[in-house]
Amino acid sequence: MRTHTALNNGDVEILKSYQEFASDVLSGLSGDVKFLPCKYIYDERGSRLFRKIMELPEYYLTRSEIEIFQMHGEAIAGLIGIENCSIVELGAGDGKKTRILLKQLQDMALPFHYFPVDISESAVNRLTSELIEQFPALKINGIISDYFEGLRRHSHLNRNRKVVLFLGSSLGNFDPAGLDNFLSRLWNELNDGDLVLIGFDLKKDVDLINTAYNDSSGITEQFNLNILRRINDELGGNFDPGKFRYYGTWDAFCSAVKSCVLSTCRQTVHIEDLGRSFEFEAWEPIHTESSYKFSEEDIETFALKNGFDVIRNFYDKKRYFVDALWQVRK
Ligand code: AVJ
Repeated sequence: MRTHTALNNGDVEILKSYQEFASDVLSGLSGDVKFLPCKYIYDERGSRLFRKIMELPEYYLTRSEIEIFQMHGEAIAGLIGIENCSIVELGAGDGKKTRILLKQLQDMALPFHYFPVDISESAVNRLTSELIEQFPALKINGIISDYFEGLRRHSHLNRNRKVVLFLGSSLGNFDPAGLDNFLSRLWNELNDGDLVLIGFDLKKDVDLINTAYNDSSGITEQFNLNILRRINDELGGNFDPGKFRYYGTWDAFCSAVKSCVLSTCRQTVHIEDLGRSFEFEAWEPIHTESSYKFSEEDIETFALKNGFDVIRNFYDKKRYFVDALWQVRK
């Protein structure tokens, strides 16, 4: 008896229960301090804007991590290339950086299965079909879901050794308590000896950081405002994006860039699907994202207290960024 439908190579699965957009918007706009979870920025338009961010001269993160994979790709592939392993990438996006690793792994001629997980439907579909073209021998199944649903779905699909990729400083969106919580849940989903490769953006000159989140072409502003446009499109909101502006700046006490959209005037916004209106004071913020930056000590502490051994850290030449390879210890 088949317990679930077998997947063919290149099939993409959609796990829709992650969709709690309406209730998250309602609770986020109802409190004293308004906030919207950053994962909702990434619809089709938001994903496109993020791809533009990765090309910005000011946004050093992507280039630093690409340099790491170009310099250390062979060494990384040598450590993560376990025969028949499942490589699960959480928040795969357009796979810009992963392609370099996949190429290295394919050159080693070890069989493995790649599962890119992302909440952006268009990103997963695009990545899956592009990779099948680029690597005809690759075993790949995309999963449209949030991080944990994707990981859990994957554990049900097979019990192979796992390598979890978490690139591009996506984990920087968690505050320290959230990161501990995330890592301990991750540890629970994995088996002894499984590997995780995590990209962390390191603390550096605050001017460089501020510039990366305040690009001269205003793409980062559009990226943050996209969450209001998405509420208009999907929930019948009447936000006027012209009456909001982006503000993102380094908070030295938290070690994070705190991003928000500010209401530039006193206004009321109605959201049809919620059957509610929301009042905004002039210059009231809606928190949209935090991008934490880490010291090497912070990173090691996160690993050890959540049950991971540090295998090796890989840096770019300027030491702006690190990809940390950890192993689950049970
Ligand atoms: C995708 C979460 C790593 O925080 O640097 C880029 C998103 N926000 N510019 C980051 C982002 C503004 C990015 N992450």
